[in-house]
Amino acid sequence: MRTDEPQAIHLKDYHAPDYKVFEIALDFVLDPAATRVGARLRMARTGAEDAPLVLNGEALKLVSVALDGKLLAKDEYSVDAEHLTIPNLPEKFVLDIVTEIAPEQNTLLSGLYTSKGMFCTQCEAEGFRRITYFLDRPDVLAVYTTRIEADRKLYPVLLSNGNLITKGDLPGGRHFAVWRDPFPKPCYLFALVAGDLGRIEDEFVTMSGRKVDLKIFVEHGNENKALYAMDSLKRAMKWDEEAYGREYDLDIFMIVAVSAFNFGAMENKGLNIFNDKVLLASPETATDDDYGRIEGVVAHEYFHNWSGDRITCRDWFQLSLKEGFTVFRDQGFSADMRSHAVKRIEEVRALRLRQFQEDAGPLAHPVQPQSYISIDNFYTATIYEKGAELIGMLKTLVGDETYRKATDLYFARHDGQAATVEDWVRCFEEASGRDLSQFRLWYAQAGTPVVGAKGLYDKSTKTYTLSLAQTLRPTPGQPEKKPMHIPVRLGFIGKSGASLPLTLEGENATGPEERVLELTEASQNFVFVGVEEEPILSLGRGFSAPAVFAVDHSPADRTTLMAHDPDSFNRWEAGQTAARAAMMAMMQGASPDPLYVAALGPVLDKAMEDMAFAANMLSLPLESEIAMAMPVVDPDAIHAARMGLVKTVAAAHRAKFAELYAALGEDGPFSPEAKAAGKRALRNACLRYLTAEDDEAAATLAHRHYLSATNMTDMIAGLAALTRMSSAKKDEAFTHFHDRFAKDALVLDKWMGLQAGSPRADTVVRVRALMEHAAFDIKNPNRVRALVGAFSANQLRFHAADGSGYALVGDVVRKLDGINAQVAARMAGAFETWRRFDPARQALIRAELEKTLAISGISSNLFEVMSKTLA
Ligand code: B3K
Ligand code: ZN
Repeated sequence: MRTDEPQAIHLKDYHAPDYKVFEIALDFVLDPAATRVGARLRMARTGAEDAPLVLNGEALKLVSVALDGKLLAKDEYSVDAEHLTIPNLPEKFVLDIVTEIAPEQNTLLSGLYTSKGMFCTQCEAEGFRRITYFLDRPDVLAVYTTRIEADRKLYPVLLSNGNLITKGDLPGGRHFAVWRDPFPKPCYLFALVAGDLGRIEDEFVTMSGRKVDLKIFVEHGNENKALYAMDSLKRAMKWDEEAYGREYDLDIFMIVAVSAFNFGAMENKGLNIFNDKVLLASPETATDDDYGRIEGVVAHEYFHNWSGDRITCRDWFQLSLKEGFTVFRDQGFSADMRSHAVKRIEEVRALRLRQFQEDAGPLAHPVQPQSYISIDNFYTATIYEKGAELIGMLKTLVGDETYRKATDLYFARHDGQAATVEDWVRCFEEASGRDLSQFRLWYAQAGTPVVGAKGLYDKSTKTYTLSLAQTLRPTPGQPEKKPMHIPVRLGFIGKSGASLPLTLEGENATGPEERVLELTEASQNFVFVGVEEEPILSLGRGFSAPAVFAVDHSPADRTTLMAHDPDSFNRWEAGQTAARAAMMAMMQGASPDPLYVAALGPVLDKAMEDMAFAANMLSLPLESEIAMAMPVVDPDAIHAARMGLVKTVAAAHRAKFAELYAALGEDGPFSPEAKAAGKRALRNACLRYLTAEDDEAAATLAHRHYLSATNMTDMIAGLAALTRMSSAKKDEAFTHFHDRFAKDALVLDKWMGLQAGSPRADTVVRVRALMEHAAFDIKNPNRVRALVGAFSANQLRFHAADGSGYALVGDVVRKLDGINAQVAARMAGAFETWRRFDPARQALIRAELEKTLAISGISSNLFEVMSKTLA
């Protein structure tokens, strides 16, 4: 184990920088093996006179430093592995620093690196220090001018942030370009791209009538696959004007797709860089989920121009300021483009799967963390998705109009600044006149509150007393919690399914059919009057807070809600709760709940009315979702119960599934739009049930579905059904798919992922074999996530009792740490739920964790995840 344990950085230690950078002029002479970077920094001292200038730097070769034009001697500065320190500086000065870097050696994909022969950068959070020495912190904002020089043939396209100032040819087959970004920005938003790229172009006229050139750069041959991203971009630009009054500010907006990228995409000012997985789409290669994700991520990165770039974060503890808000903005956009009901279900599903899991485990942290070892580890579901939920709650509490006032105020007041979460909340307080002190606890306390509800109906007085109580379990470092400010949206349903009015005691008019209660105490009573019959409680409508809403419904109440709740989210929720309860009971030996199975009948009868919603009603909770409800997770029992319920539902409604399946066949040309996608989703949900058995009839249907598919969504649905089967048709289809898409890495990722997700016993062996496949490359994060990430999400096989799954992921994590520590740490997150398993599995996982912590030279990223997981 390493002796020099990485040190944590604490929010309480924040202090403003001692120096300011007004301008930085960068000069890149590109070469994959040795790139020369000149940086001219115009600076001023803002702190104490004797404060030395401490610049960050990592993996840099320092060539020279000059102060106000005069080269510094070796004894006038000091350099260590992470800093360049210069003492005795005047009040204002110009520094010239020359460094050399090796982009082709940069497997961490942070800083300047090469991907398929092109140069690209990733600087958030702390990658700029791998390009040159700098004050690599988000509260240092400067104006950037970037000169790029490179071979003209190999790198005809030279891009950076802002506007193109000049370009030209140079002797020796070289050329150059100079870009200038007039908006002061932190260095994490710096970007550079150089390569031989194809492009598509379009334009957008902003609300004030300015024309903006839009360009998307991709590998030659992929131009058509960028059209959907371009269309999404234009819709996002328009939406941000309408929904938030935000207009784009530069004359040009560019996006570049790259193959090797650590996550989805990056909002560099005027030059977004995208993982090609969330940019490229065609009907033959992308699923409906891919289209939805591309639309959402394009919008997300574009929206960052205001929530992130023009207003950035003071320090990384404020990360959710830009990420939570921007997620909330992209969710609003996608909901408007598609279906609010379905989008909300998808959001909550993802939140529970990832964020609730995080909140319940050893890596739990508040939306505003107090400390970190590696900030890369804090780009989490808590910062992003829970952060977005907090904004949704603020909107619920202050109302739509005041919400817009608050965001207008925030954009006006903090434009050009590096702001804090506190600045944000204050805008809401001022716009609404409300005291949000207690609401701030949502940013400070980790963990998922449980809101318990008990209702007492008094027939004689027609009153209904609702007792709400909140509890929040301790999380690491937070043994005691205070009650939170929780908006609880609710309604009452009568036995016939009709909504009842909610009139609170003391009100003299009949109340509305839905209201939002504010739970602020550990427990509170709300008395409703004039309640004509005992109501069924519909609590937490629209998922009004990132909490567990625990209501003790009878199975009959649940089916009433499934059929009649006017809140579509709670209709879905009632079905999920019923299905989960049914499977839990099956694990105790019960047979499948006939009420639940029967309740799907009306869902099928009405399925054509809203196909995407019906598809969601028909999809059972995932195995890992069921696991969250169990004190000790039993992956085999969960799998068996889920399969059992699928088969029962399939048998009970076979005729209806077959009828719908036949009626929903593809007609007309492909459209990625919500309606067409909903139709495919419903048809594929039917296929899931029609192929419930592992027999030749099911295999034949799945195979036919696959072969007759005219788009990737349907192909994948056919293949997914086959992965569960023993029929020879499975291998036949997988081979066919492989050969058809042998040249398309993104599609082969799907092929790998499906095999890694198979419940069959040989999955672990197959995954090990696939790691040797020519298409697999441990240096490309997409390949690693597609195969190993998908495998660790396969609860049944990752948690195989013999430990073979743990060993596989452990081996990959240890190997990857020396290549790409960020991705290694991310993959290691697979172990975060380990204490919820039985002692034998825990022992096997512990061994993997200890073995990993013992590797020599472990990265601080992996050290942080492993040591916290083990703690
Ligand atoms: N801001 C980037 C994420 C950077 C992750 C750095 N480890 C993408 C986004 O959230 O839009
Ligand atoms: Zn973001």
